[in-house]
Amino acid sequence: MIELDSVEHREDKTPTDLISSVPRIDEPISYEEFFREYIEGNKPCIFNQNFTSSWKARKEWVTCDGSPNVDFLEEKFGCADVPVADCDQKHYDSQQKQTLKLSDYLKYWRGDFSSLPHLKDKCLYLKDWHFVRAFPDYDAYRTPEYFASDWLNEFWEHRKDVQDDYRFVYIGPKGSWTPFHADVFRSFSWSANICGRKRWVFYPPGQDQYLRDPFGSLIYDIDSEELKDKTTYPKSMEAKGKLEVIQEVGEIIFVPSEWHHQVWNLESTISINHNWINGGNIHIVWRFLAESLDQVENAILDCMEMEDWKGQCQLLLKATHGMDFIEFYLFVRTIARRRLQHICDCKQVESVDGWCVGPTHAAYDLYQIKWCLEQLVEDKRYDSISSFEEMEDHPKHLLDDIIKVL
Ligand SMILES: O=C(O)CCC(=O)C(=O)O
Ligand SMILES: [Fe+2]
Repeated sequence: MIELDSVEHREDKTPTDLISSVPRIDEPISYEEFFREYIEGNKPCIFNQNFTSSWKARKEWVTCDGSPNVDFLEEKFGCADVPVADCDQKHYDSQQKQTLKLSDYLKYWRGDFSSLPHLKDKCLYLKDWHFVRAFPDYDAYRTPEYFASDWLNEFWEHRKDVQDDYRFVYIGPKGSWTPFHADVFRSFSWSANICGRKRWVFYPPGQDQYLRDPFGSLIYDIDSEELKDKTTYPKSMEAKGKLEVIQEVGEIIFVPSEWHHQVWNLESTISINHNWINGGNIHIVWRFLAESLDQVENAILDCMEMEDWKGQCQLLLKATHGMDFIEFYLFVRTIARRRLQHICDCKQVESVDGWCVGPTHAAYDLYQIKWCLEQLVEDKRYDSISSFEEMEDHPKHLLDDIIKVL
């Protein structure tokens, strides 16, 4: 059961204070304490290896010398298609990706290039592999309780028309890395090292403005000399609050919303990573979506006279951001309806991985969704999106139902 002791709804959360290091959590703390301190405080932290010691992945995916158990992975999962990034090939603000069979990636890993000569001398990082979706019965791990209020994965588990999720496995050799970024939709992430170690560099929300070039593009590699170039990054010295931490084997790092970060594998590393959204960051996700729509509108302002310009803006928002206003609504509606079922019909509601939502948590979730729906229906773009009014269970209807219950 994931449950909070009291419902406390804060609309205008104060900006994150600067902190000097990433706290380490060595002993179990209460769900309530984690939620208030780190989720609502939006601050990073690291849980020690005890929090993952019972996971099957930590036993079966690693050999006695602590390196990835390539033979096991090959035998069990070798047939899977996996996305693989080339760490030396920049592709826009990310790395060039290709799809390989896991068995071929593991050949590369072993240094067997007989059938794959083009992969020789490359630094290839297997990332964003939807492992749970590919092997739902394997049970490699269970999401820790602290991360169980996960609306994003709950939504995708209950969505029937399209399949997706935000649960990933990463496998990378020493030296593989992920460029500087903030996570999709400005979600939280958590990331657990099954074997190996990672170096993380973080900047708090808002500091990215000093780490962009005159066109607004984010620095790709925070360690590069380019950042010292005053003409391209004139304000880089003004960025404050940089944090650096090494995540050891078995440890889980909590990555807060809107924090930009870069990650390096210091050794051969396997990690499990989820992106997640809940009542603690949904206001950030909404604000980011609304601001992204402002940007899209500004970018195509000169075509404003075209037919259905506002509809085109939503299409572009979905293409660039992964979500439009309708999709955002479908997401929060799924969660809200499930919380209402729990409170009104006493129905047990599972969030993810068998964790159930308690009544106070359900009320808290509804408060946060109520705030978002109010923002949505008051947004100047709301009336132009005809599909809202055509829906049977439209935002104003849902808002009324929530208000009746709270
Ligand atoms: O481990 C990595 O390479 C990247 C992980 C990451 O960016 C995240 O968990 O948010
Ligand atoms: Fe990330």
